[in-house]
Amino acid sequence: MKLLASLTSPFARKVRIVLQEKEIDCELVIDIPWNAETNVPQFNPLGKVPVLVLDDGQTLFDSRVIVEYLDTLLPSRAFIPHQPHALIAVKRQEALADGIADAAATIFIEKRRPESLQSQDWIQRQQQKINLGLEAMSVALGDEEFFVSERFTLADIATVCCLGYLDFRFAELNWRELYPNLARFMQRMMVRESIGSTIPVA
Ligand SMILES: N[C@@H](CCC(=O)N[C@@H](CS)C(=O)NCC(=O)O)C(=O)O
Repeated sequence: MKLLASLTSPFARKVRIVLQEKEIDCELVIDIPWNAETNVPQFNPLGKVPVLVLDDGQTLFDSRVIVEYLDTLLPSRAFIPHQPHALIAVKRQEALADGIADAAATIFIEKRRPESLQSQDWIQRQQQKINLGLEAMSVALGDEEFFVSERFTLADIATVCCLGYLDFRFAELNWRELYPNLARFMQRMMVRESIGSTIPVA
């Protein structure tokens, strides 16, 4: 099995954390989809990472499909609950975290265009998703240790990847001051080897 990923992608990080947590052997192939020499479109017609290439050559994308597949491999250490209410709560939190990360990545890409081509309306629209999304995230966590079912799940993994991406690309956002409960959550999560070892790097 091999994983095509960039070390900055919050979506690929979700997969890398699940692989480590489950101790699944998988070759990591660094491929930046924005580079001219990328091979990603050969494996994913959408040209995005992460992509998981199975031993029989089958390819899986996107990150939500990949983590769902990986979770079936070692059911004794599952990060997606089976109980329907908890399952949907985890998926909802993952969608929120991924959505914020997606809006942040969209702003980052827009700001790389020549200034005269950048749309401030578009940037503001994405910024609002981040602002409202973080607020919703903070409310969802409240004073709990974990997002769902009082245990470490994919909801926590996705949230870490989202907040870690904001730290990486938008350090000026200062979400920790606005949402101290999310700051405490992140601090608790950082002690996990799978999380500490996958912090985005340029
Ligand atoms: N929904 C997808 C999003 C993946 C995604 O947007 N990946 C970015 C890297 S962070 C990418 O490969 N972008 C290249 C492109 O959009 O062409 C997932 O969860 O895997």
